Amino acid sequence: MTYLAKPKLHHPDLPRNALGYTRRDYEGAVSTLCAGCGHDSISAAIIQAFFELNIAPHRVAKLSGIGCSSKTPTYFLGNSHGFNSVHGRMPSVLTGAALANRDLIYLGVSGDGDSASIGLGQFAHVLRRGVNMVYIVENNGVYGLTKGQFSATADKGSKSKRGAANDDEPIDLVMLALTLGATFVARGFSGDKPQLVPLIRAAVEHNGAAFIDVVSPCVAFNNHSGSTKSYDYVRDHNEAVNRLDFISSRSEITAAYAPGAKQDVLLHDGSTMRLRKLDADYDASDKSAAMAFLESRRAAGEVVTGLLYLNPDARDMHSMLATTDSPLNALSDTELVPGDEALAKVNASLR
Ligand SMILES: Cc1ncc(C[n+]2csc(CCOP(=O)(O)OP(=O)(O)O)c2C)c(N)n1
Ligand code: SF4
Ligand SMILES: [Mg+2]
Repeated sequence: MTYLAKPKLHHPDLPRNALGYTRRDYEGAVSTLCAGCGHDSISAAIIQAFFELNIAPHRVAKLSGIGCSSKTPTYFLGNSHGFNSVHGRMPSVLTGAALANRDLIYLGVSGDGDSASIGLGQFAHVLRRGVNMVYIVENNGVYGLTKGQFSATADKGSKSKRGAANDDEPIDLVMLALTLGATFVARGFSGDKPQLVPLIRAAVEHNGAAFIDVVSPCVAFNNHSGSTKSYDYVRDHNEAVNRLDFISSRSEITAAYAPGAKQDVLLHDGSTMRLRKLDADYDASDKSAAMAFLESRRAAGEVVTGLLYLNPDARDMHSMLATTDSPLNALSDTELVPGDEALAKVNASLR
């Protein structure tokens, strides 16, 4: 069975957000993934983030490719718009949807096979174009759905479940996203919800291309001791450079931190992102320093997590293309077909 309905009944006293919705209103169908799969924890973090952000589910469009990770949009935001595209092609479908209707909030969900292997070209262009979206890769270092082949993020030298060794260099999607011009770049771990939920919330609020690489162990094929994507490895080698608090424009800033330990970033909607710095040397606004830091920690075998880079002045694709403020489906016939005189003007301007 591919679809399991959840019982509609729930406790009348479940907490409600400012819109009057409970967390149940942000859930989807019952998951059919393997018990313990990291992807299910990411779905739970997405549900929590949208509930806390007070976003009505119908304002969200979730898009994905193919893979266990790309199946997950069925398991959250069941009342949102959704499109399960072709393997590695989610970014171009998302770009088209975002161009046609800028009023929706776009959430792209993908896997390491979907984005770093077959879809690498699409991954590159959607980030460099600054499409206003949250792009999450649920990164387990394998093709989980097709039974455990190495993906392009698999560790060099690691062994598959069947014993074959991987001789190829892995792609680090965070380094790539920084090079490609993503203006919000983070790494999380499916086993660390308190870190992941604020990262997702902040990414939704970011005006531009926001990328989150979430290490998400595949318990069926890549959770062994030789994998840097296993639960044990990430728990033992997770170096969080910062922790994020997210303060909406309506809330008072009350949290107190020691001087030098925090960094406030004001967002375009008036809300504030507060970074609690765990590593005093890490500066999330300095891209080249961030890249050098990430490379040195990777060489030491650490998995660096947190908000790794943020450009608070980012521009998104619509502002770069100077598109109309209205979604295309809200334009009238006269606006869409302005007539012969307007056409003559355009033609004259091109002569
Ligand atoms: C064009 C095409 N090629 C190959 C496949 C087979 N296929 C389906 S999912 C997948 C890999 C998925 O890996 P990943 O994106 O890492 O997702 P995971 O299952 O690990 O979450 C492959 C190769 C396909 N569906 N379509
Ligand atoms: S095969 Fe791996 S990625 Fe797929 S559901 Fe099972 S644990 Fe998750
Ligand atoms: Mg995978």
